[in-house]
Amino acid sequence: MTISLSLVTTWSPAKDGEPMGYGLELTNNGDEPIRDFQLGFSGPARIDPTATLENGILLRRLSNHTLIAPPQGFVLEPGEKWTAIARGLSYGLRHWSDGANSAYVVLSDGTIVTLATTPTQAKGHNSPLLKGAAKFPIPPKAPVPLSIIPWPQSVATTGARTAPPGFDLQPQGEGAGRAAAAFAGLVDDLFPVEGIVRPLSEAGMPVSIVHKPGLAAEAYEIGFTADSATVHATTRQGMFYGLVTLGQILRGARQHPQTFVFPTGGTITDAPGFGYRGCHLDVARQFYSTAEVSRLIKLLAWNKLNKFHWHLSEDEAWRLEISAYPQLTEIGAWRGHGKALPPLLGSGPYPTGGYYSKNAVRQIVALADSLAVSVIPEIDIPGHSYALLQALPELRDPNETGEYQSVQGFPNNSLNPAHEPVYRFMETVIDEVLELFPAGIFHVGADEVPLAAWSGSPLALDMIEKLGGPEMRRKHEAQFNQLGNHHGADEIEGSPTALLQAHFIRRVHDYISSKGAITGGWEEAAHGDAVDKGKSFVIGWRNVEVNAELAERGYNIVVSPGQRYYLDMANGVAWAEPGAGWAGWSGPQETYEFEARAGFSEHALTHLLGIQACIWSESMTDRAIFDRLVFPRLSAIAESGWTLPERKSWDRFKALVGTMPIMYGHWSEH
Ligand code: TNX
Repeated sequence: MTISLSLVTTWSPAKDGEPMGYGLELTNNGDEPIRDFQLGFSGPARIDPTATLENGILLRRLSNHTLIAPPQGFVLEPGEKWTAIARGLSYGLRHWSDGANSAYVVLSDGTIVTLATTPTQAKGHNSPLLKGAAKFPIPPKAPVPLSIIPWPQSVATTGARTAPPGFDLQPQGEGAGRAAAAFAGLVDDLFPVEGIVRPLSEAGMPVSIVHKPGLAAEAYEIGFTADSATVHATTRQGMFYGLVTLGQILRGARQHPQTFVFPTGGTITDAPGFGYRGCHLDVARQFYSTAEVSRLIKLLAWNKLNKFHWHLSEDEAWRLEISAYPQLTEIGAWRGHGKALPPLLGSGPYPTGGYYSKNAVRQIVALADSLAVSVIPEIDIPGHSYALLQALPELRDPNETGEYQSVQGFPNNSLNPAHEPVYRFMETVIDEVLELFPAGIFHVGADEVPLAAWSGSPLALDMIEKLGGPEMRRKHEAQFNQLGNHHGADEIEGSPTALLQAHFIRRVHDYISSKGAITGGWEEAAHGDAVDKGKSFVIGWRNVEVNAELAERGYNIVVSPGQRYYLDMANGVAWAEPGAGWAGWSGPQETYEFEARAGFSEHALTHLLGIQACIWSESMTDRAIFDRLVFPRLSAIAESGWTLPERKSWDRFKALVGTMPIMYGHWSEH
């Protein structure tokens, strides 16, 4: 008997009186009938509580993992097809990467058969699906003769020569030595065959690296002569950035000699517009190996980004080794059929996942430090904690009943602020995390706590009454079992949930402060003024306006609006573009032209720390999607973080950005 099954998924939006439909078509290509089977699938889109299923039975659903069965007694004969259709999804599919991208059948004897899945077909759509980074060919003539991204503060170079084949680095002093070694390692990794650092005997052009007091942190100057260059800076970071600029000029002139030149005289003086130039990576929805994280950090350094915000925990997984709680990674780092965490976001029936050992973290932090990148760990609490609570169920209120759901469809996913053991757990985690990450910042998340969170917890209800009185308690009791009413984020402000959340964040924040560290959070950390503004910063993400509003209120702010800086959002509105759509879409030009400072008063500007790209991973189910979504928008954000608004130019950027390296090397064919 050969079992051979295949799944095709389809999407038809509501149109002309026809309801929306998400179709699942299972074909039996084998030679035996199959009966009493189940079909499991996952991908970014989910069949949520408002949905109904035609011609099928819904067996289980957890976020975007769904297990269904055909109607009772149904037999799938060889050559035949079973079609079930889900309707009434509260959030429809928008892009080809939204649908199921892993699926399997559980046969009546428990055997699991993995199915080949193809991208979801949208009704009426037949243009090629896009993957891989969009190409930005180098034009024969560029608006500027030097290839540098982000563009420096002042470029006053003269002359043009054939690019030297490489540099012979001549550092003076310890800081210069470290900057030179970091640069040599970086170019060796990013551009292994180019020999950018090479000795005089191989025609390396001498480059002196010299300490000069009095320049700003991260600032540098480069002086050119006909056959040498000198980098001056006060800090090791500044020296390193000077070398990166030189490396970029050399690469442009060497790889594209018809367009770019290498100078023979004059100077470049440079310093960043913002001190915080970040990139975030969600390693929970999809796991990225140490090698991948390391490469991303190298790309950040090449873009002069200086903060790596590492999103280490989520509903879908916990990714950091914590010595006191091995269950976190034993249970929380792996998803699979029948496990504490089901297959999600395309992770398939067999266990997949991973976590970072403490050794791996130390290695990554050291690499980042050498490249002038500091690493900010995030443990996302009190919401987004489903994986952690699956690993440590004793952290739940033992008398909690009922169910609430997060916006991503996770049941009862939030650490309970009224349950004392939760604080002991958090203190242990904070201790271990701060020991690993020398930047002295602990990001607590604080985003998207569901409105109905803890409404079935007697401990939580008592605490609400204590903090807000009996009316608040009644209000929260009314949320009991409100599955559809999951709104979190800013929409919970003023609610009993926000009261508890603020209490929790305040206690955790006080502990972090007592260790001398700064607390980071998403914008919701500001609910109820839970954090001391002098010892924290928040990241505005839900819209553009919130950033200036929070800064006006005195919060230190990092700007990362979903609408422009979330790199999981699609590059365009078309079905053919992969990515998410809750915040719309943003092409490279829209992302480039966004200005973080717009709408800030003089006072608010004093609280604007900088900007951040966020790589959320729900839709990064394939590395070619990653490349399409992240590049070149990462460089667009990097330039906006460094280059002052009046010196930004999309025409220049688009002519130069084709010289920048990408993560995996997938380029779009269309
Ligand atoms: C909202 S941004 C979230 C994340 C999702 C992201 C997808 C934030 C603080 N919460 O959990 O991954 O949207 O774009």
